[in-house]
Amino acid sequence: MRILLLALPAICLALAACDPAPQSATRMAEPTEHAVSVTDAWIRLPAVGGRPASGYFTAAAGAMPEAIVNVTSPSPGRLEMHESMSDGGMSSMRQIETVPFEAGEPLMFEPGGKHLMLFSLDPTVKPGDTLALTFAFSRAQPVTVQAQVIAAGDPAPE
Ligand SMILES: [Cu+2]
Repeated sequence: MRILLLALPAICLALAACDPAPQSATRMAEPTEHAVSVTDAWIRLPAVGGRPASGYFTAAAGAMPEAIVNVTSPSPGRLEMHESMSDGGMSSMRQIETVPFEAGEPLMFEPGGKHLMLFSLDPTVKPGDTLALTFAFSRAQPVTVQAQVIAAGDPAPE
């Protein structure tokens, strides 16, 4: 019993002495915290049923350059990233596979530019609903946000 009592303070001292040092060493070695924030996500339903819906958002990278490599939703249907182009008054769009962006330069998906297209969206999704969108990145952990669903004729949310 006497041995045990003597031994305990020694163990506590050893732990206390060891604990802070490795922790701060780890923090020093790690690069700055890196994560991507996705904000202002919204989806505009098509004017005509059966046509694709479009989606918009802003993504901002933390410490390092990033790229969106995939966007998914639990709703059935296909989800693609697109880029609008206008050439001599003709506007068209093409699918883009990955979208790189720099830290400190938020990436905007907005009407007339880059956008999401949601094909065969669940027809029960209606204005006022939210739809989960999950973004996968080249470096950062995936991010899931709730996109606000609006009608075809509604103005873009502020
Ligand atoms: Cu498109």
